[in-house]
Amino acid sequence: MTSTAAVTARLLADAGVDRVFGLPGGEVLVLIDELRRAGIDFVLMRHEANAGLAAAVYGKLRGQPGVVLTTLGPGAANLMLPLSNAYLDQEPLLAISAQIPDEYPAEHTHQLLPLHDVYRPITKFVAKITADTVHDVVPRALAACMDRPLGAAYLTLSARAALEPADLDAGDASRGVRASATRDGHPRERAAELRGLLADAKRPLVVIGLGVDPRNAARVRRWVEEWDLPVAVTPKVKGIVDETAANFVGVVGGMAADDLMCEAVASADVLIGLGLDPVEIDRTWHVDLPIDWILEAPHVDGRLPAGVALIDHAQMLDTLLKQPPPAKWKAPFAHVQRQRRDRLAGPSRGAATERGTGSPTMWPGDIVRALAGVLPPQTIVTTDVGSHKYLFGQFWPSRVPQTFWMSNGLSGMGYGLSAAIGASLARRATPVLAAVGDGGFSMNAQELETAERVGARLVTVVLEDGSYSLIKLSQEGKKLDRYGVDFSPIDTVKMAEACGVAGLRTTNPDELAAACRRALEQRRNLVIAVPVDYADYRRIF
Ligand SMILES: Cc1ncc(C[n+]2csc(CCOP(=O)(O)OP(=O)(O)O)c2C)c(N)n1
Repeated sequence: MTSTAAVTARLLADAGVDRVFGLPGGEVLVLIDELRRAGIDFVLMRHEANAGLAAAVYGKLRGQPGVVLTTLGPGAANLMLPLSNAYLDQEPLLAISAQIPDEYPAEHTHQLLPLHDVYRPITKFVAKITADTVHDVVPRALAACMDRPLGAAYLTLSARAALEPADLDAGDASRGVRASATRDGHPRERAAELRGLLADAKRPLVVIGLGVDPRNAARVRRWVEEWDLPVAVTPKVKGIVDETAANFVGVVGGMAADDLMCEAVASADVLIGLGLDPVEIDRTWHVDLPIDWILEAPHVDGRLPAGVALIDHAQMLDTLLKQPPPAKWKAPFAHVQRQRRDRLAGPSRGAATERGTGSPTMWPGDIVRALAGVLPPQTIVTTDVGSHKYLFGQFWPSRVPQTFWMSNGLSGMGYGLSAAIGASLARRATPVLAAVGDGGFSMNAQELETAERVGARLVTVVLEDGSYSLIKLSQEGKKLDRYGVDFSPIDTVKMAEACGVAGLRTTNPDELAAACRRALEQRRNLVIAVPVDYADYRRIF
C-alpha cells in the first residue's frame, strides 16, 4: 500500500511524463513531493496560465500530454486560458488541481469552486482522483488528451485523498482508454476520386490544416512537391511544407494579406481541405465554398462536415504517391504569390522610419527578413497574439514541421513566451525565438526569470509600439475615436534585466540579426526590443 498521490505520480511517470509545470499551494505539496520521488521534475512558473501554456507545447512536441499542476480555488481558476487554448488549438494538456475534500461540511465554502462543471465543456475528460479511481482516471485522462482532435483533460485530487492509501498495482480497476473515432472512409477510393478531380482542375489549391498529424508531414510534403500542387497552410501547421518552395501560395486563417488568401481560396476550382479545421479561420469562406474535405479526425468541436467520412491520411497519400500527377499546373496563383511578397517589402532594409514621437522605428517586414536570414530552418518560432502574429504568421518562411507555434483557435494573448519556454525544454538543442508585442510581453515577462532558472534558452523579440496595435487598427477601421488602446512604455530592456536576462534595443536589422544569432549560438537568454510604428502594419495587412 502506498498513497494515492504516489500512485498518481507513478502512473504519470510510467506514461513517460518527465516534467510537470505549475505553481503550488499547500494542498498539492504532497503530490509535488511524490512527483519528485517518481523522477518527475516540477517546473515552477510564475502564473498557472503560463504553466499550462508551456506544458501543452512541451507535451505536443514530445508526442504526449503536457501536465500542469495547480492548487485549488484561485490556482485552478487560472487554468481557464490554457485549457481553452488546449481545446481550440488542439494541444494535449492534462491539468490537475487540488479541490476541497468531499468530506468537508457543506457549509465550508472557502476556496470552493465547481471546477468540474467549469471545465467540463472545454475538456474531453473530467474526473476526481481517489484511491478507488486513480488507476482508472489517470490513464483515461492522458489518453483523452491524445485522442484526436488533441485537447485537454482535467483531474482534481484533494489534499486528503492524496494521502489515502492506494494499491500501486492496478488490479481490476483499469478500464483502458477511449477508442478513437472510426475511420470508415476508403483511402484508396478517396485517392482515386481526388486524382480524377485534379485531372480536370486548372486552379487547384490544397489547404492543409491542424487535423494533419505531424507524423504524416513527410508524405504530405512529397505529395505536394512531386505533383507540384499549389498549397496553402493554416498558421498552426506552418512548416508542414516548405514555405520557400515555388508551389507555396501562403497562409490562410486570418493572418496578414488575408485579402489575397481569401482571393486565392475563392478562385480555386478544386479546393482540398487536408485536415483543415475551421477553428483557425476567422471568416466564413469554409462554409460558403465547396471544400473537398480530407479528414482523419473530427474538428475541435467533435463535428464533421455533412457527408464526410474519416479516412487514414497515410494510406491515402501512399496511394497517391504511387501514381504520377494527373495534370500539370502552370503556377495558377502566381499573381497572389507576387503580391504577397510585395507586401513585406516596404522601405529599403536598414531605413528607420519616423513615428509620431519622432523616435526611430524598424519596418516590421525587416524584422522578419533579418531574422529569417540568420536563423537555421529548424529554429522554433513562437508568437503572441496581435499585429506581430499576423506578420510572422504570414511571412515567417517555415521550412520544418512543428517549428511554428501560435495560439490561433483561441488567439489568446500571453501564449508566445510561455510556449517558447515549453518548446525549449522539449527541444534542448534547438534554437527558440519568441516574437511578441509589448502588450503581450507585459502580461507575462516575469517568466523570463523562469526561463533562466529552469534552463530554457530563447531569444525574445519584443515589437514595441506602445499600444495594443491590432486593436488600435481595428478601432481606426471602425472610425471610432482612439480610446483605451495606448499605454505608457515599460522599459523592456530593464524588465529583462530585472529578471536576470540581458536585453538590448535596436532599430537596425543587421544588429538585430547578429545579436539574435549570437545569443542562440551561445545558448543565452536575450530580449531584444525593437521599436515599430503601428501604422506600418496597415501597409502589410
Ligand atoms: C487574453 C487576451 N486578451 C485580449 C485579447 C484581444 N487582443 C488581441 S490582439 C491584442 C493586442 C495585442 O497587443 P500587443 O501584444 O502589443 O501586440 P501588437 O498588436 O501590438 O502586435 C488584444 C488586446 C486577446 N486576444 N487575448
